Amino acid sequence: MAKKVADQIVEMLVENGVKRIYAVTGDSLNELNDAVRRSGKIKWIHVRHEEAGAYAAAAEAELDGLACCAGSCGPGHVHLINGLYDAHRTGVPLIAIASTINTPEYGIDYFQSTNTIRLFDDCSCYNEVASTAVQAPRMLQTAIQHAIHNKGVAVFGLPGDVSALPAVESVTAMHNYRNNPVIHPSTDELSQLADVLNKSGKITIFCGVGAAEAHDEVIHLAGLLNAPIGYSFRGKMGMQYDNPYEVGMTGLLGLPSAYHSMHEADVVLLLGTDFPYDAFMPVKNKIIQIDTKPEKLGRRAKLEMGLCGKIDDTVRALLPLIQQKQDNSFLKAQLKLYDHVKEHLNIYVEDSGTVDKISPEFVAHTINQLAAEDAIFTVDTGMCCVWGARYLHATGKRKLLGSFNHGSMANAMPMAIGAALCSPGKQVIALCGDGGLSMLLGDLATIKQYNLPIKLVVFNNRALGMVKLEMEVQGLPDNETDMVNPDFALVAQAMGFTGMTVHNPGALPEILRKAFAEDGPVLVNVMTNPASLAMPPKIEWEQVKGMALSMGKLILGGRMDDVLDTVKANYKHINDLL
Ligand SMILES: Cc1ncc(C[n+]2csc(CCOP(=O)(O)OP(=O)(O)O)c2C)c(N)n1
Repeated sequence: MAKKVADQIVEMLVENGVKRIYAVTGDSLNELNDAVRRSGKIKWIHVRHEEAGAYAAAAEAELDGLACCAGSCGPGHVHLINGLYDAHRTGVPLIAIASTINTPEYGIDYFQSTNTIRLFDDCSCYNEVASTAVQAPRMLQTAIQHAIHNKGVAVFGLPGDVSALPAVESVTAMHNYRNNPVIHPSTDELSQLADVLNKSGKITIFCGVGAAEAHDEVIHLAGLLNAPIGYSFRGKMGMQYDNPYEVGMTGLLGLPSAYHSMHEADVVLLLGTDFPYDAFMPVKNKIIQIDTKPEKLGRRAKLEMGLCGKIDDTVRALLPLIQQKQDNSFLKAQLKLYDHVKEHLNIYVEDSGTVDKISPEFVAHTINQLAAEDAIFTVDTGMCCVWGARYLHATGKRKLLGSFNHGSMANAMPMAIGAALCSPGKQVIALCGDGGLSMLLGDLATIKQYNLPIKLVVFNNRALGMVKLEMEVQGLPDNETDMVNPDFALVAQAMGFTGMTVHNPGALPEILRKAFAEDGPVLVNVMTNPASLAMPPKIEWEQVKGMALSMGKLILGGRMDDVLDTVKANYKHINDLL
């Protein structure tokens, strides 16, 4: 049989190390599906919703370096959108094949038509449609090159009729080039940087995910500068372990220790971070930012210096220019505060809760204790992010995936699908919100279909907890944030795998131990306390007022029990507020 464009596409994906395509097949995608079947070198993963496919591919791209998902014309494209936004904003290399209606039907409002150029414009770094067989391999090569090097989503539009045409060998490259150049600031810039650091007293280093590859170099630098190290959520797994200088995370989900270290320093050194919350960024001290993407410099804070470089290359080149500081009083004070903060976090673990009001902090802490040293965690947007940020610890081998830049719900379960498929043998644990899991519930069937040994832990607080908290600090009584949930353990059983419910905090460790030891998928439905809140590291007076106002409105509305529950579950936070 003559080679078709679809076969050529599959060959190119295989050559680039793509191992699977996450998709729901149909109409314009059928030629590609058939080429995958005939190839035998790549797998078609039949998800139940394209959004789940895009999330799964995003997780695979983050863990493996390149991944692929696909959507059939029209609604198949639209379903991909949220996951593609997430992948693009996270900066992971992802090929999205958008098969379109046949070319003769373009521009006449045909059944299932979408204009893919317009639709995917805002969530891609490359976005084209191949309308001839000659264009197809050239465009796919360019799409992959963009995805890898611009770190983002490349949309390859492929009309159904074009995928069935006889393939044409390209006169240009059919394969891709992966580069790893050394990038650091110029000699002059490095010596200016060293000068500022050598002359300054109190220095705090703040790391994002861009510093993950530079763990040892950054620790070495912190040792010379006697500098505490804070990190963002995405920076945590790369920087928390084997780190005698760490003071935790800052930001909405973070801890007061990192916030203080940054605000009390003379100089803050931002390494590989695009941390977006300027409310948590100090304004009175000197800020120096280093990033591989110079377009990111200065967009989150006023800078003393903005430098372009990879963090490992830059710090390696900087180290010989840095003198050992003698005074470590600033570092010691910040580490002491961090110790105090850690003790505070423990209060919520020791108080494990009561029947059907299990403390979510205790759940996250127990997961952390029982999980493998090289586990892959996924966390749903919502309170699971808070518990994950505070209670899951880095080991240097663990990974943590979430919708950290796009902030979309429902990511944890499908990301776990991608993680499990591309990391066989690794323990994959998803921390799911009950709202998040409900959103893409159908893809539990995908977990069963491929028998993926994912452990899903549902923080079942019967509420959109994060939003309930938002409303309360805004001074609004929470409204329509409650959820009447199905029995998630029974849902898992109906899907064909083990599901268990935990009502009693005392039973949690044993049930989790059992679940983690099982070979196949398991869902553990934990009835957590809906009143458990989490306060940000910096609390505004407005938020204190908001909380009081909200409680007042609940009392007036006859919801005294809700008020008492909130007070009981959060006595320590509330004590801090007052
Ligand atoms: C797709 C989407 N819709 C709405 C939101 C706004 N939002 C952020 S967190 C949240 C609540 C999440 O609830 P749940 O999954 O039950 O987790 P919890 O916060 O209760 O732990 C909502 C509605 C969002 N981030 N993404």
